[in-house]
Amino acid sequence: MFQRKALTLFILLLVLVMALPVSASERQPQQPTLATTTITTSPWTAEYFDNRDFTGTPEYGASAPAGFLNLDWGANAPLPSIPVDDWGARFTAAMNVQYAGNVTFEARADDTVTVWVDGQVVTASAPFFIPGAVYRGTVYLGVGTHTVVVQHTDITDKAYLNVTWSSDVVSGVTATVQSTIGLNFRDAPSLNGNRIGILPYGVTYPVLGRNGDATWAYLDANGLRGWASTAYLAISGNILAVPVLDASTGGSSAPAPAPGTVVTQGRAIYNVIVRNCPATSCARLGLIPWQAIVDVYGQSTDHQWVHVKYGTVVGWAYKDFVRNVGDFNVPLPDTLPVTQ
Ligand SMILES: [Ca+2]
Ligand SMILES: [Ca+2]
Repeated sequence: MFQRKALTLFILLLVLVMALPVSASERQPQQPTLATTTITTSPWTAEYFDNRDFTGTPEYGASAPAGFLNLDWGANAPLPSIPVDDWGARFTAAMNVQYAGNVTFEARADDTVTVWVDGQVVTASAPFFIPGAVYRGTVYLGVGTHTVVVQHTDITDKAYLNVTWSSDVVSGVTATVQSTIGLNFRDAPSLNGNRIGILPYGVTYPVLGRNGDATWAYLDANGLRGWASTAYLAISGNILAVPVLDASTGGSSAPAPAPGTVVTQGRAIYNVIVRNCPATSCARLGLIPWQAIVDVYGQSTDHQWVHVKYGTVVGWAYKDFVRNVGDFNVPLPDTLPVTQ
């Protein structure tokens, strides 16, 4: 009797457990939502001219909606006061760029079109209609507001205008420098890459690409493009979603940040592992032999790790294992600068 009751209870429990929804941790991870629109515009101001030289006082027409320009007048005049042929139109908008990058404009028109950004011609059509022609031009746009002007003319017959753009920064993935002493910015995703600059602490840059195992990120630093180690970057968004621009893999040998100032020296009291960040989970870069002397740059925020250089290796060693050079009973001072 007791056994039957126990069996019934067990089956009941089993059914209950099976009916429970799958917990969040067991579900497939959801793909992060990526920002694909990094450029927005104001509505377009429309000015129409009764000539193709853009002379005289323009007639203001209804503004065109924000975003891509897509207008088709057929064989009609754009306004009652403008002739059906031999007229010009000028459209002006403020373009807001969220992430700096190369922006490629594409223009199609019957009959002609010219696109300016901040007063510079980006692309211009032939001075007459070529069916199917697409005119492209690329301009580097920094973060902020830019002025876009599009001039269009109709010589005869039908008229249309289409202007679109795309940025090579579309993923919305960004990287913020975590190394307080700056981060080496290189021309290749490797320690062997030439250093082209040092990225300052706390600054956020768009990620345009990555290497094979995402140990290096290709960044745009206000127009200068290069590679930085992701070991010292806080990534916002899914870095695996950005294009692989270099198939190499960094493996565990992530580089150290640019060395700062040597503030003191220390002596290893054991054979001490050097890691690429201040935690036991971080990749091993090398080993300081027992009694070897190292240069010290600073310590981790929790004061548990010391930022050292031994030979050519720069990384993090457990602080209690690196002591005063002259007296191994004396720990390194608690007042070392915090370098990560
Ligand atoms: Ca016409
Ligand atoms: Ca035409």
